[in-house]
Amino acid sequence: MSNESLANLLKEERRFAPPADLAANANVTAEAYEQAKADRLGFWAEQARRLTWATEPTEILDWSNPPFAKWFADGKLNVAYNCVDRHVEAGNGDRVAIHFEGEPGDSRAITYAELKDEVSRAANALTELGVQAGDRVAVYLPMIPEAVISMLACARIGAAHSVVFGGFSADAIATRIQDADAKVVITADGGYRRGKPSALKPAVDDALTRVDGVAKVLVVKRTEQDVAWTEGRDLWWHEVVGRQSAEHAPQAFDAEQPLFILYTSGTTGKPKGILHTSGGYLTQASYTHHAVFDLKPETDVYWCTADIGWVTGHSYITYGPLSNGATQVIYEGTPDTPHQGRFWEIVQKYGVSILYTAPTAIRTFMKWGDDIPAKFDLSSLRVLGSVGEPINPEAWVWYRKNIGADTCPVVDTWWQTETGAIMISPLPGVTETKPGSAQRALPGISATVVDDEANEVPNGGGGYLVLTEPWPSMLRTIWGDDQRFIDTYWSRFEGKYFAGDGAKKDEDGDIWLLGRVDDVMLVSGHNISTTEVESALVSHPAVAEAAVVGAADETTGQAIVAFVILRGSANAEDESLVSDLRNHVGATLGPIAKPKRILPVAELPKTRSGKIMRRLLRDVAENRAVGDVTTLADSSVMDLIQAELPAASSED
Ligand code: 6R9
Repeated sequence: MSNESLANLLKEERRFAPPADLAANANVTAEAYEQAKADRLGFWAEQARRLTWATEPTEILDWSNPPFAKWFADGKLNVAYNCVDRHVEAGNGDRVAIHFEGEPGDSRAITYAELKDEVSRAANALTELGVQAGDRVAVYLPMIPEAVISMLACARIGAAHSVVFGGFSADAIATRIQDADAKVVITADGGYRRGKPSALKPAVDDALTRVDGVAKVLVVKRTEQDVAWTEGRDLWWHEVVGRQSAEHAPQAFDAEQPLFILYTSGTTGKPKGILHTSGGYLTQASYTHHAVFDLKPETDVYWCTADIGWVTGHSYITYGPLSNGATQVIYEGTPDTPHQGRFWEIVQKYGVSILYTAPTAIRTFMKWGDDIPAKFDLSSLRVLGSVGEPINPEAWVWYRKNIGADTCPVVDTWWQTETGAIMISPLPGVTETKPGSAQRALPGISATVVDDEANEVPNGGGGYLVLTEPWPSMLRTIWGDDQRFIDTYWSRFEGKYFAGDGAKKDEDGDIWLLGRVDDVMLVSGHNISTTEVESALVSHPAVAEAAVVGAADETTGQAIVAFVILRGSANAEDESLVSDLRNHVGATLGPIAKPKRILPVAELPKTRSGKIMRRLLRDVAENRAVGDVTTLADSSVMDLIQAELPAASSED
C-alpha cells in the first residue's frame, strides 16, 4: 500500500525544471555533488574557507570519540566578526543588513556599519554587566533587531546565548534559565502582536522569583508599556547599551567554543538543550544559505518569516544570511495584522526576492484565498523556501503558482534544531523539483532511509530517516547530559544518527518525509503515515487543513481519525461531504487508509512554530483528558475542539 500511495502522490508526474537564467547563474551547480562525493571532508574544508578565520584550521573532523564530534578544532574565529565587521571592511558598510518592519507599521533600516556599532555597544555592555566568555545569556525578546544584536553581542564575547521564544510562559523561561545557568537575561517591555502591545517582562519577573543566579536583566523599550522594576537588577537597554563605545575588538575563539543552546520543543519530558558550537555551525549555516537560496548579496532581498526563538531564526535570520552579507527583512507581527495581505504588502514594499516560510503559513494563505496575494506585486520573488513540516503537494503547487508566478523554484528544506542547518533540499539552479519531496541530501551530507534492522531500503521503500556521516553543524551534545544525547539520537541504529522522522525513497531515490515516527499509525497490520492521509484529505477541494491520528481500536489495532478544517464554502453539517472525503482518501491511498471518523473542526492545535500537536488530538480521539497544552500557540483551541465533539463523535 505504501508504494502505491506514493505513486499516487506522484501520479501527475509534475516536475519543474529550474528557470534557465537561474540555472545559468546559480551559486552551486551539480558538480558540487560529485566533488563532495569524491572527498567529503575536503569539500567541507573548502566551505570553511567561506569564513574569515583568525587561525585557519588544519584539522577538519575529529570523530575519534563518536558521537562527540569536533570540526575544524584547531581553527579560531569570531562569529560576530564574520557576520558583521568583515562586510564593513570589504566596503559594504552602507549595505542594509536589516529592514525592520514593526507590526504597527514603523520601520527601521540598519546598515552593516550601523549593525557593527550596535553589536559592539551591546558587547561592551554585556562585558560591563560581568558576562565573560563561556557564560550563558538568556534572550527573551520579540522579533525586533535587538534580538539579532543580542545574539551577535554574545557571540562576539564568546558567551553562549539561549534564546527563549517570546510566546513561552514564565515556567518555560525558568526551566531554561536554570538548566543553562544563565547569568543575564535580555528582554523587552513587550512587543506588538495582533494589533496590540503584548507584555514580555512580567513573565521574566515571574520566572526570576523561582531561579537564582541571574544578576542583571537588560530591558529593551519597545512598546512603552508600564513595567515592574527591580532596582539593582533591571537596567534599560537604551541607557546601558546606549552609553557604550561603538569600538569593540572581537577576540578569536576556538572553533568548538559554544555558540548557543536552544531548547527543543520536545513533546515529552524535560526540554533538551541542544548545544551548537562555532566554526562548523557557521560553515554549514553559511554554505547552505548560499547554496539553497542562491543568495546574491548585492541584489537579493531575503526574508525568512520564522521567529528568532526557533532554530530557523538562528540559522536563517542571524547566522546564515549575515555571514553571507545579505540584506534581509525582519517582521515583528502576525500575517493578518492589520489585513490578510500583510506578507505580500511587505514583499512588494521591500522587493523581496527570496522568501522562506512554513507549510502551516502556506495552508493558511490558501484558506484565505488566491485573490489576496493577487492584489500585490510579487514579481521581485525568484526563490521560495519551505520548512518545519512535510509540505503536501497541493500547498507546494499553490505556493509556486500563487506566490511564485509559476516560475520560482520551491525548495522544501528538511532539517532540525539538532542538525543546525539544512540537510535535505533541492538546489534551485540544479534540481528538477517534485511537489512534496525534499528530494536529496545536500552536497557533503549523507542521509538515507533504513528499515527496522538498519538495512538501507531500496528505491520505492519506506522506513526511518538516518544520517550516516557526521556533518559540520551537528549538535555537539545535550547541554549537561551526554548520556541522554547518546540515548536519544545514536542508540536506535548503531553508528547512525536517527532523526525521529519516517521517510520513503521514490523510484528515483528521492526522499519524501512522512512525519515523526511516533505519529505513524498501525491499521490492521499496515503502517500508514499521518502525512499521507493528511495530504490526501487536503487534495479534496472542500478541505483547507487536516490532522490525522491513530486511535486505539478493538478490531483494527488503530483506527484513523481525521480532524479537518473545511474551506469557507463547505458545510460541516453536510453528511454526504464526510462520506465523500472518506471515499476520496480511499481512492487516493487505498481502502485501508479511509479514516474511520472525520471530525470537522474550526482550528487545529499547533505549537507556536506551527507544528500540529497530534498527541492532543489522540487524547480527544481516545476520549481521554487532554494532556499538557502549555506548548500550544492558543490553548483555547482544545476547548473549542472538545466543545464541538458531542455532535462530531456520533459514528459517521
Ligand atoms: C527546522 C525545524 C524538526 C522536525 C523534523 C521534522 C519536521 C522540518 C521539514 C520537516 C518534513 C520538512 N520538519 N522540516 N518535515 N519536511 N521540510 O523545523 O526544526 O523545530 O527542530 O523541527 O520538523 O519532523 O524532525 P525543529
